[in-house]
Formats: sequence, C-alpha cells, structure tokens
Amino acid sequence: MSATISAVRAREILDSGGRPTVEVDLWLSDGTVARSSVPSGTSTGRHEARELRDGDPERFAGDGVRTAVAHVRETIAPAVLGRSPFAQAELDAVLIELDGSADKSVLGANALLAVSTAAARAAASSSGLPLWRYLGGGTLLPLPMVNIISGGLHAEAGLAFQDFLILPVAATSFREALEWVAAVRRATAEILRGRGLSTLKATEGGFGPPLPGPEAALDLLVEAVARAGRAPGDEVALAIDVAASHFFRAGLYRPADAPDGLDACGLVDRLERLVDDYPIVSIEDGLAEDDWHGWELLSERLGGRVQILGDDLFTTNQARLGRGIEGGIANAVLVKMNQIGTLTETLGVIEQARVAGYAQVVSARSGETGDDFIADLAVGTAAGQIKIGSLAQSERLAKYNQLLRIEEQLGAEACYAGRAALAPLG
Ligand code: 2PG
Ligand code: MG
Repeated sequence: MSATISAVRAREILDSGGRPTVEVDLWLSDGTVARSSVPSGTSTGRHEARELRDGDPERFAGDGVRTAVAHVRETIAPAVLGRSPFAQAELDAVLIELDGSADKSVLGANALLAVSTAAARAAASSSGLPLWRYLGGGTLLPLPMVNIISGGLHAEAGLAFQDFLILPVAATSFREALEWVAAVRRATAEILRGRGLSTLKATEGGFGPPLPGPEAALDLLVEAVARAGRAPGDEVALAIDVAASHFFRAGLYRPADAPDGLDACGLVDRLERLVDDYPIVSIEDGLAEDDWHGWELLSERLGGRVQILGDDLFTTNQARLGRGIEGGIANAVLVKMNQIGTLTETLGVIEQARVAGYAQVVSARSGETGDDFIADLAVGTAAGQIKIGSLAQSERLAKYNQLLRIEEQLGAEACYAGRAALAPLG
C-alpha cells in the first residue's frame, strides 16, 4: 500500500440534464488509474456546499465548470501529488484546507468531490478490492426508494410535491426488488395510457403526468402496485419527497392546490391525512429547510409512525444533523456526497446518524452521470436505503446495475435490507 498519487487530470463533461460537470482521472505511482465525476441537484438546499459554475452566459447559460476544472489542475493537483490515496481523511482534510471556506465556494465542492472520490476508487483498485469492500465491506443490499411519479422542480406536471416513490419492502433480494419495481412502473404506464395521460419522462426517469394533487398521484401508485400483483403497503410501500422548501414563499407553504397558502401546522395536518389514507412509510422534506419549528411539529406528530427524512434540512452536514438529533427532529438523513463535498465528511454523517439511531438513505441527484460510486457507498457502509430515481435512463441504471453486481459478488453473504431499514427503527 505504498502507492501515491502521481497525476490528476480534470475535464468538463455533461450530466444527464446536458449540463456541465466535473470529471477527474487520477493516477497512482503503481499505474492504477481511477475516474470519478460529480452529480448536480435541481432542487438544491440553501445549506449545501457550493458547486462552482463559471457564470459565463456565452457558455451553457453560465453553467460551465471550467473554473472548477482549472482549480483541480492548478491548485488541488499540486497539493495532492505524492500523497497516499489510502489516507482518505488526511487527503480530504488537505482539500478542505485548500478551499478554506465554510461552504467550499472557493475551489468548488464539485472540484473537491471529484478528487476525493477518485482517490478512494484508486485506493480500492490498487488494493485489489471492490470499492464497496474498501469502503467498509458491508453485506447489506439497500432498500431502494424508487421514483415513479415526479412533480415540483423535476416535472412540469402541476404537482407541488416532487417525488412519489415505491419501496419493495417485502422482496427477498435486491434483484427481486427491482423486478417488482419494474412491474409497478410498467403498470403505471399502462394506467396512464389508458387514461390518455402523458408517459413522457421527468428528470429522473419517472413519469410527469398532469395530476390535480398528491392524492391523485398516490391513488395511481396504489392502483399500479395492485395491478402489478403486489399488496400495497405489505409488499410495496409508498413514500413522498415533498421538497417543501421549493414551494415555501413569504412565510407560507403554497402548493398549487392551496393557493392561499398553509402554515406549517396546516401542511402537517395534510401530511398526516395522507399517512392515514395511504400506505406511506417515509416523508422527505415535509417542511422547508429552515422551518425547524415546523419540523419539530412534524416529528412529534408522525415520527413514531413513519420515516421522517431530512434532505434540504440536513444537507449531509454534520452540524445540521447534530442540531436535528439534539432536538429529536426527523429520524432519518438523506446522504448526498455533493451536498458536503468530500467522502470523509459523507462517511462522518452516515456514522453520526447510525450512532443516533437515525436511518440513512444514500441518494443520487437529479443531474447524474454514469458514475456508480453511490451504489458501493450504500453497501460498503451498510446504509440500508438508497434513492436513485426511477428504473430508467442509463445514469440511474448504472447504479442499480452495480448493486445487482455487488449482490452477485456477495453470493450467500448478501442480505437485502427490506422493511427493516426504515425508521422509526425497531
Ligand atoms: C432530492 C433530489 C433527488 P435534486 O430532492 O431528493 O430526487 O433532487 O437532486 O434535484 O436535489
Ligand atoms: Mg429531496
């Protein structure tokens, strides 16, 4: 394990939305080479680490990442050359210090994360280990939380809530879980077609039909699960990502079907009715990212019944998760590496959640590449749940397929997390 980093090259590539992102190739002195690229969100949280964009309106409407790429080449590469890729925490500490800002806005979280993950991949490969083994060697295949219907910023459907998802909680393997999901997705398309509604895909490969409100989307999912031959709730459960930060304006929640606006209490009442009426087991971002009082109310009212998952609320940030844990707010954390910018900090959040008894959901972004790092991250850390988008589009399938490969590699050792991964735990 004496190999050191011998070269780092960065480039601008395009993500699944046709927007620029950073890709890094990293070489070790023993000839190992590894490649990583970073994703990008649409419904980003205010407290995320900053991805650096050029702001040059002449290129990609300002979204170019040439500056971030230059930072890898001119600032990061010289500082990491000769360092050990096996000392991830030290390497990431160097990256964090080089940037020097609290939100990684100087060099860009996109520049930092590409190098951080490429180094881990190179270290795994140099050790002759699959990445998931190098990252911890868990044997738990995650329960996938799979998008079927999109709204919010991910579709132009008129639905305020962003994600309507299914969870194959009673499958006995990851492979079987995907078979069930594919059947439900097919059934959804058949129902939509039968009603003359669009089956055009939204950003994450789910459908974005024009539906009047969340109840209509959930009715559709229940019907599709049954049509696929599965028991709604017992075999395939439902989840929502409300992404409430994105319809919170001037102190009120303003979903399309409540034009006068709702306060936190009104929205929590509405969410409670949905939990009463549908087999929902997880609610993500039920309230806005800084509405801590609202989150307290939501956690009190529903935290004993369903998983209360913080995405924009926690932004994979140990300080924000710490505040949540202290206040008994939420019972699960969404984990997106690019919200924080280094692998070490991501692993820190997963560990912090585990110690506190919070469930962990490793997640992709709406803008993805073919990079499948998060599949290995989920298994390696035994996170228990993963959210990748729909069962469509190669940037999503890259991760699902990697999980199938890992399950095959694990053989008899593989254990599918299923319902047991959900909070409230136990
Ligand atoms: C989310 C993600 C993924 P985005 O809100 O959970 O669905 O969306 O990457 O746009 O933040
Ligand atoms: Mg979310």
